[in-house]
Amino acid sequence: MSNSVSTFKDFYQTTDILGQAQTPHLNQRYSDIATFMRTPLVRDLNQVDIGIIGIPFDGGVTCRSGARHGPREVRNQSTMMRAINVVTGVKPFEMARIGDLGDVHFNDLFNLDQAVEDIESYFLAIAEQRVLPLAVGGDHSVTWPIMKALANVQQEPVAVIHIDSHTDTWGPYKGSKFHHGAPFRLAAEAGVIDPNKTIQIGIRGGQNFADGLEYSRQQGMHVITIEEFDDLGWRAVAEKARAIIGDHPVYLSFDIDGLDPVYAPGTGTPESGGITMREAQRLLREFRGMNFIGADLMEVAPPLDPSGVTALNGATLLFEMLCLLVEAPFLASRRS
Ligand SMILES: [Mn+2]
Repeated sequence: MSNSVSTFKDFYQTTDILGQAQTPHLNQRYSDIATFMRTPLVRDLNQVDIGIIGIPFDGGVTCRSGARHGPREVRNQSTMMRAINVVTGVKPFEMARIGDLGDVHFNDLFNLDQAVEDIESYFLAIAEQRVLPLAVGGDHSVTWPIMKALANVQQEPVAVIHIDSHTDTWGPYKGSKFHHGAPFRLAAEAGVIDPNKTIQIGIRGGQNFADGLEYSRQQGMHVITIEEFDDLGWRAVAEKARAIIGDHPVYLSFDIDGLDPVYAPGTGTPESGGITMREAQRLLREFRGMNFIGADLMEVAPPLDPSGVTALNGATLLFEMLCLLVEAPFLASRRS
């Protein structure tokens, strides 16, 4: 497959009803349909290298719901993103064919087990075509079937960089082991992720803080509490992640509640005293060149976000993650 810049220009360019060529990233950011990052809406996996996918599902929340509305509002705010990362110089839309794949659809919406299966099937189809997924939730329970699908295709447990205020490794809640506080426990139990190559950053909250924390540490996960993050700083924490993971295939999962509620009030389970937006951006940029096989942004809940700042910051983090995916060795290997 060709990766020339002119091919990518053709990919992004559309025509209006008068036949006039339109380049979405050169048009006014408030015009047209709000797809993720103003990318084309694509249904054919053969047409894309990176697919951005919405998962409008919050059936796994233990507290305040609303994350099912996340994908649409992140799409809206993501139209504010530019075609270049002015800090790193990365121009994602000149490096890959990036498309909005729409949303995961559900066959039996109120059946939690079936919803998990629907998400897994969707991401299995994406991973089998070696398309890099960038997912937008939805509550954090959906990360479990995503990781399951990716590890299945990868045929080995994946490494994880997990930024969150909670470990999400808790046991059953109200009789159910499927909830948004458990995706990394389910993944560890199933051998989908490698706990020794998993780092959890920003941890500070939870109804039963010790439960998840103990489980994570018993499994060998590297937990960086917010106090440790504060003491070490973003650069040292990123170095630690690199030392632990190396060039192993790695999945990046960002729960918006890892940010301080000043930056992300619109989320189901906010925890005060968190990561600043600037720390989050600098932390993510330190992961350049790592072997990412996918990433997600979870838990943006627009009904709890009257100013829209959570969705804006979520879209901004999504753009930083997209800039990591376009530089991932996985993408280069896919072309060879
Ligand atoms: Mn979480």
